[in-house]
Amino acid sequence: MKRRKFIKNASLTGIGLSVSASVLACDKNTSKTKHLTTVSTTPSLPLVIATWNVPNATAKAWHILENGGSALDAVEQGCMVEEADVNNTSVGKGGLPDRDGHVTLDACIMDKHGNCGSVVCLENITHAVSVARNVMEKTPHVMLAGKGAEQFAYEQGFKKENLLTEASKKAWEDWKIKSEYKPIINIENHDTIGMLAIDKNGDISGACTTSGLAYKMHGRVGDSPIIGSGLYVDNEVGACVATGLGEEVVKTVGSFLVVELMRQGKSPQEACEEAISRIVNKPNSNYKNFQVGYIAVNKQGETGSYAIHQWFSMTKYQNNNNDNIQATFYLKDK
Ligand code: SD4
Repeated sequence: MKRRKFIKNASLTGIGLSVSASVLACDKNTSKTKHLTTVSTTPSLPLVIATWNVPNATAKAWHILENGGSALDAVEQGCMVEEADVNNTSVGKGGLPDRDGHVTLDACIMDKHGNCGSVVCLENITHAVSVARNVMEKTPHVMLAGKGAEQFAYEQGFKKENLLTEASKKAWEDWKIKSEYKPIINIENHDTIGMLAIDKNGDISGACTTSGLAYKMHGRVGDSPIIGSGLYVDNEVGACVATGLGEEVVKTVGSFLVVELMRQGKSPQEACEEAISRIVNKPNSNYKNFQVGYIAVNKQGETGSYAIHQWFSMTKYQNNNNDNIQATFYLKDK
């Protein structure tokens, strides 16, 4: 049974506090009995977080983690759930096309060793995140694009599929009547999926997969497959993944920034907030017209999420709870 709750964001939400107050102990030196209060704030592992409300994806990842699987397998297979879901029009099969009617996918993955793989502008293959993993594991490269990525996928045994569903085709045809290109804030409940996991060994991996912005120019690539922008993992520090208007994330190398801020001592929540402030505080930033959201986790398992606008959320599976957590947001804090 899936359990979905709606929780106000707090960076330590879901942490399994093991508190044993007033433990009696005998001090050998003084022979006095002391009351010791031991408070462990170590969050319980494993855990997985993902952008937006994607309980089926986090449940899949959790199942792998709970059975001792790796964070890498968890994030790949978690993302695959959304890629296969034709009702998610921002990811994989059923994704909304570019303005010429092509569904083009961007995805990347990064493991505990800092290895990474990515595909950009990939067509006709549902599981872009798995092709990215193959790029990471089976090629000397980090990124493959377009036809080259597609050819590589077929060589690895991926099958050719038409990703443009009737529903997405109809939406595109309706859009063409006005052909007005304008990214819409929080356009749908599901969106680009970015997923970060820590497995039972305490190792971190992350992945990100998207069909990008609907009705983008043919060939446009966003932040999601760009290591450091859409996703960054440093197994010593933590990880971050982004969603929203990719151009703005790329300009600030957002996910790498969040991880570096955590390295300098910021909590995941503080780091996400700082990365958003870099975007909104640019001279002439028109941030009121676009959304960017970050989620992050540190090595200790603390998590954070923050966005420019309301209604960004994070799904978090930890301690057998699969929760949807509303992110705090910049425009409220103003
Ligand atoms: C992109 N960041 O292609 C992706 C799209 C996205 O919420 O995340 N939408 O720019």
